[in-house]
Parts: sequence; structure tokens; C-alpha cells
Amino acid sequence: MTKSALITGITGQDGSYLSELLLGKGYKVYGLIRRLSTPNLARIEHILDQVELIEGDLTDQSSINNALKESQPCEVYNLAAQSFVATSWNQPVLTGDVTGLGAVRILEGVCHVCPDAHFYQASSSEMFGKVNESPQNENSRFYPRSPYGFAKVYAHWACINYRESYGMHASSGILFNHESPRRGIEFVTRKITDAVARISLGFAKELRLGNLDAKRDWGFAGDYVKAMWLMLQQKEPDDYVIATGETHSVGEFAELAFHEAGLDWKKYVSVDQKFIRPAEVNLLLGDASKARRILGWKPEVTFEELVKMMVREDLKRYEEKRKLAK
Ligand code: NAP
Ligand code: F7E
Repeated sequence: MTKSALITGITGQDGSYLSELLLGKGYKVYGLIRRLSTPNLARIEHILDQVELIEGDLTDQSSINNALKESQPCEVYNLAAQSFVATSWNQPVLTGDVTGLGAVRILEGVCHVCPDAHFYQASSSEMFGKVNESPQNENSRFYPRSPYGFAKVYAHWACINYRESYGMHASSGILFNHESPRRGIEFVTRKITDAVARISLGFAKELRLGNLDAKRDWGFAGDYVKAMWLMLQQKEPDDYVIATGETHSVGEFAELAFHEAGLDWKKYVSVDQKFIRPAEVNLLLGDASKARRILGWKPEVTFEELVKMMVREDLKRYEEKRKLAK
């Protein structure tokens, strides 16, 4: 029998990679999309004829219930969120509504409409925040440092509570930062690789960043969606840290990215106070040994390969733009 999956956040970075993965495994893939004045379908344009999109919004319970009824999913992946940490200070209530309560709305929907469906919650290493031990694993303390971080803690505990209260197959992936050429342009890795390409081709002269010393455990999104799927194939639901086990600073990322284009980053990068956050998460480093042991998951793309992949894709994009402009 064909398996079906409903993905919230299908138009996002992870939603697009997960859709490709599930289609490749023969799933019927449904995606929840919200109404926007201009549809944001660029990341799934190449598979639009293979997925079924259902209109709905994580702030609207009845649209979620309708999407679940229509898709009758075997698996539900809750990837939708207001996912940009910096914006969460400007829009804390919206972030709480979508990223926090949104998870409860979809858990409620699954519990009533399709209680046997396997459920995935997109938890985040931002929940560890101000860390008291390194590396961080599934038992490390949560100390979120932003409205995004505390909304994710709420959603994470909601997932555990629905599992324990109703016996739902609900799992959380505590994913550390994962990037790709499809990463939103506001996140630091993509902001850097996009600027490298623009500077290299003469479209820009400089790049302004915030805290260059913040350290992140960066992996490749294509590797991380495999872990999501693996979690829902297990007999028992559980929570898993997904990470590479390596950490690098923003400065190191910038140095390597500029180097890839033959440029010296120090000539182009400056610090702008505008990008310094009210509270910072200084260091994240994940221990994914549980995922390795139980799921058999490990990252395949290295940090260096990731930086190169992102720089090359952005260079290609701007080279094509330049050709068209001639
Ligand atoms: P992303 O690219 O920002 O995508 C977010 C998705 O959520 C988009 O499809 C967006 O739709 C949708 N969305 C936002 N508000 C919505 C609403 N009110 N109703 C329905 N959909 C809504 O995020 P991502 O990087 O793919 O991350 C996927 C999930 O993993 C998120 O929950 C994120 O918080 C979490 N996470 C990400 C990372 C990471 O490093 N990438 C790490 C840990 C956890 P539009 O296209 O309409 O905006
Ligand atoms: O920042 C520093 C910034 O915005 C990374 C989301 O996917 O991963 C992501 O959250 C670091 C921070 O990602 C700039 O201060 C310096 O320390 O790329 P980011 P994030 O905040 O780590 C987690 C796991 C998620 O769950 C989130 O959804 O880089 N930084 N200068 C900067 N960051 C940005 N965005 N822009 C700068 O100019």
C-alpha cells in the first residue's frame, strides 16, 4: 500500500528536501501551504506536479484538521515555524503562536483525526541556548535565549506529553543548524555565500555581519531530513539529537567561503551592531551518538564540502543573472 505523508513547512528548506526523499521512497506527499499575496513555491517548483498542496495555516485549527482529513497521512512532519531567531524578538507573540502553539494545534489534530499516524516535531538546538555542558545530548539542560528558543521548548514538551498522555507515536528531532543552497538568505551561512558570490562578480563591495565569534555545529540539510524519516520508521517514538559533532565560528565560515572564491575575507567583512542579538547563543556542539546507535544515521557532507557547495551554487546563480543582463 502507498504510504502518505503530510508536511507542514513544505515550502521551506527542509520541506523541499524531505519531499524529494519521500517521493523517492514512493510516498504520496501532501504539503500544507499558507496563503501569501505572492506564492513562495521556488524550492518545490521542480516537484510541484508530484505533490499535493493543501491550503492551511498553523494558526488556524480548522484548516489543520481539514488538511489531516483530506490527506489521511501515515506520517506527519511538522516543519512549519517562524524559524528566524532574530525576528523572534521583533515578533515574539507571532513566534509563540506559530512555532509553539502551532505544534499543539497539529498534535491535537493528529490525536483526533488520525491518532495512529507517526508524528515528527522539528525541535532545535536553540533549546539548549546557554549551554552548561558540551557536547549537548538528549539529556542536556534547556536554557533558551530567544522567543524562538522558548517557543520550541514549549512545542518539544507538548510532543513528549502527547506521546505519554495518548500513546501517540510522536518523536522530536533536536536538530542542530543545517544549511544548503536552499537556506533562507537571512541566515548567516547563506548571507555569507550570497555575498561572496555578489562581491566576486562585482555586484557588491562589502558584507556586514554581527557576532563573528558565535560557534555552530553546521551540517547539510539533505543529510538531516533522512534522520527525520528514520525516526518515524522506529517501533517506538523517541527524541534524538542530530548533529555533526564539529563546531565552527561564524568567522571561520566566512574565511572559508571567501577563500573558495579566491578572496581574503578580512578585506570585505565588517561588524555592524545592527546584527548583534539581544541575547546570544555562543556555542553549540551536538552529540548524535544515540541517533548513530539506534537509527544508524550519520552525516555525510563535511563542513568544508558544505561551504564549497553553497558558494558554488550562489556563484552559478549570479553568473547566470549576469549573462541574462548582457
Ligand atoms: P524555513 O526554511 O524557515 O521554513 C519554514 C516553513 O514554515 C516555510 O514553509 C513557511 O512557509 C512555513 N510557515 C511559516 N509560518 C507558517 C504558518 N503560520 N502556517 C503554515 N506554515 C508556516 O525553515 P527550515 O530551515 O526548513 O526548518 C524547518 C523546521 O525545522 C522549522 O520548524 C525550524 O524551526 C526547525 N529547525 C531548523 C533548523 C535549521 O538549522 N534549519 C534547525 C533546527 C530546527 P512560507 O514559505 O509560506 O513562509
Ligand atoms: O545565526 C550569528 C548569529 O541566523 C547563526 C535557525 O535555523 O539554527 C538557526 O538559528 C549565528 C548566530 O541561525 C550574523 O548571532 C553573526 O549566533 O544563521 P543564524 P541560528 O540563530 O543559529 C537553529 C538551530 C534553528 O533552529 C533556527 O530555526 O550567526 N550571526 N552575524 C549572524 N546571524 C545572522 N542571521 N546574520 C548575521 O549577519
